Amino acid sequence: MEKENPKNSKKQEQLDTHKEDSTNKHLTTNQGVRINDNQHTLSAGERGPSLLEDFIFREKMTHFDHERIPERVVHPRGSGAHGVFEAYESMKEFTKASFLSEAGKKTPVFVRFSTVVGFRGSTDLARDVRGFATKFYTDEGVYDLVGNNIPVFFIQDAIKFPDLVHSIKPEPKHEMPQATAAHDNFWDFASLMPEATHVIMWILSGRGIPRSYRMMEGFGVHTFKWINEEGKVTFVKYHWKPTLGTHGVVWDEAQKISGMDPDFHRRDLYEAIENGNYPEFELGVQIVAEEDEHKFDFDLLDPTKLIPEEIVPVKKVGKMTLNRNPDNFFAETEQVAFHPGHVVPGIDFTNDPLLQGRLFSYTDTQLIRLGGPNFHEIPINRSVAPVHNNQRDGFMRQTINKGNVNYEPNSTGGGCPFQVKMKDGGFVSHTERIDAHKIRARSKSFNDYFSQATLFWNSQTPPEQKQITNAFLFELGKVERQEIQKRMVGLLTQVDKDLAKNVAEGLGFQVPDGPMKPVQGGVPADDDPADYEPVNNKQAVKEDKTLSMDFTKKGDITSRMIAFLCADGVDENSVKAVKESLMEKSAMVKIIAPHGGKIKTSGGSEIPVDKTFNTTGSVLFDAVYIPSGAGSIEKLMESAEAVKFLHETYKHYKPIAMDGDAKKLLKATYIEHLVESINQMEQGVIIKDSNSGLADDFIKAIGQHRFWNREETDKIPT
Ligand code: HDD
Repeated sequence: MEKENPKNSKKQEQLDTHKEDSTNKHLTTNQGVRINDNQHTLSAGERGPSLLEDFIFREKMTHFDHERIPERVVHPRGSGAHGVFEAYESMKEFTKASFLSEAGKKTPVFVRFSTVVGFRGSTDLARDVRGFATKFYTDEGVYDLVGNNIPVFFIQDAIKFPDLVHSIKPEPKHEMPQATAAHDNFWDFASLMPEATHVIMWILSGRGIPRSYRMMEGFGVHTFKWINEEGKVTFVKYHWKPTLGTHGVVWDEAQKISGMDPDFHRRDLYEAIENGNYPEFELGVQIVAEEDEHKFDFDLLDPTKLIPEEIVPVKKVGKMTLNRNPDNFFAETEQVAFHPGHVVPGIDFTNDPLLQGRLFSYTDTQLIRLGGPNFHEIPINRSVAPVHNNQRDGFMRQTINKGNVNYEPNSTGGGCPFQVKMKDGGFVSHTERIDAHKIRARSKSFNDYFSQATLFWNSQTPPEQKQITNAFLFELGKVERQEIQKRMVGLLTQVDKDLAKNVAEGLGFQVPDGPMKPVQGGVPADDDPADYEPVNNKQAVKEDKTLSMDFTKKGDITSRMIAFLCADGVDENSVKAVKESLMEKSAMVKIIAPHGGKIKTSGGSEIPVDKTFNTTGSVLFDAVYIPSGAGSIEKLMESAEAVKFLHETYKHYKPIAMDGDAKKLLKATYIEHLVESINQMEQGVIIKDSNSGLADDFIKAIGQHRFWNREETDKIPT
């Protein structure tokens, strides 16, 4: 893989000027005064009271007392990375945006991935939408693409956003539960807002519990406008496609990862970048000519709808490589301020009522979160394009504006800074003609709440459908009021009858006839609820394979984590041969053993142990390998932890490989009878000698990610 030099960008130079390096430096106060005692407060005698005049103590304590800033009201938990975006070809035909103007053009970026609901210290593996926000430091100013890993949203109008977020956050009475939608308030809201049904299907699929930030798609969600030099408008929907494919974990795994390593995604991103396995995402767009705006079965302005790739394919326009971790989490990842309204010439907004509301909310939230109007001056937020205007003052102003002129027009400042002449570029809004009444209403073209939820359901493989059904049983099972469960299942009858029936049965009641009229959710009091009756089956496309994660790119095992279960007496060659083959394909191997330090091989050599059964578990790995060695296998057979490791790996559909006699270990498990009769390659359990092609088969199996066709996984205790 050709590696981008992470240091090589204008943004990097700009950030470097703000960096502090304490190596070989004295400790000082913030005023630069050297400190020679950082251990004792100034006091009246050794046993006496502290003195107020101790400015060193006061300064240190005051700064500490003010260290925290308000966490984001949504998306508080996140992880960031620097990188570069490179355009594949000129998109000038559609947009004058300079970062897309020529093949090979590079633009520095900063990305922040996040969960939405959990607080800043919550677990990464919560079932949730993931934020995928990208800041492009273009030569024409900052462009923020503030998207999610799910292409549709919960609500159609931004005025419902505070209600949505209140309902999904912990309940106000006791601030429980944390980082989950599985409680009465959210499902009460969702069951009254039929427009949320589509996004719920996505969240309850594997998309809601990604394997890694590096292995999820990103979407701009709204339809945006691109505008070319001639002023011609084209509609676009943005997609980020990870080159490692889109992968999820299963719910049992997610819950265990949350206990074992709540930083799982953060660690995965950080370590991958440190190890040189730079995450890559291709930027794609679905392009719709302006004149085709109304040719779809849904409204392009409706953020609860996607354009099926079956109708409009995704055109790849560039690639983003994340190649550098932030130096300081707070300064960069916490203080980065995104805003869908940060656009550059060539990009414009549509009238999507959700997007329009977002254009207000983001600056407003930064004012409270970052403490004033100068957050654009924080190094991570600074544009690399020069900034000149007459905005002045405010909390924490950094820029020292010279001269006596802070207004325009002026004569004493030579008219500077002056407006850009049309011929010289600058941002020009699309001159869309609007001829309308001022009203509070939603277009009827937004009323089809269910057919894309059905499209999503129909596009899933049977194991994916089973996961969604189980997720409903978990989420709604946590709901205490049966009327809410029933109302929600009523909505599911509009998506798929079997889904509704299975969920109702699992919850212990009869499936309702159909949805209850949404007499409250989204219906203005003086409006006719009949207008809001859901219209089903309008969507012409009934199935789209790209909506299933099973359709994703497979075969690349770069950075996959492989556990080698070993104990004293392991066969050194059996470890070495497979380890080398895996590492050649850039997978990561960890030796897991019953004790720390080193294990002795049957040949008398020693192998360092990476983790013990006390400090890790199967859920933190993508696959497991059991090397041969009679002594090692005997010890593993006596270890309940080793047996559990194998059970879980099987239950979570992950590849297992065993070298020759290592298969004796199966005798201590519940899976022996299952494994005996299967087709090894088809079900991802490879039992062969390491010198007869085991590694090749294992690599192929890891590249498949999961083996959903395994039987009796429900019966395996873990
Ligand atoms: Fe939002 C943060 C994505 C609708 C109001 N949003 C935020 C972040 C992401 C999104 C990724 C975190 C950015 C970061 O990492 O700092 N939001 C979305 C998407 C939406 C969406 C894809 C629908 C298509 N958001 C949305 C609406 C509103 C907001 C309708 C309000 C009208 N969002 C916010 C916010 C946040 C935010 C309150 C919290 C912190 C921040 O902005 O900087 O303003």
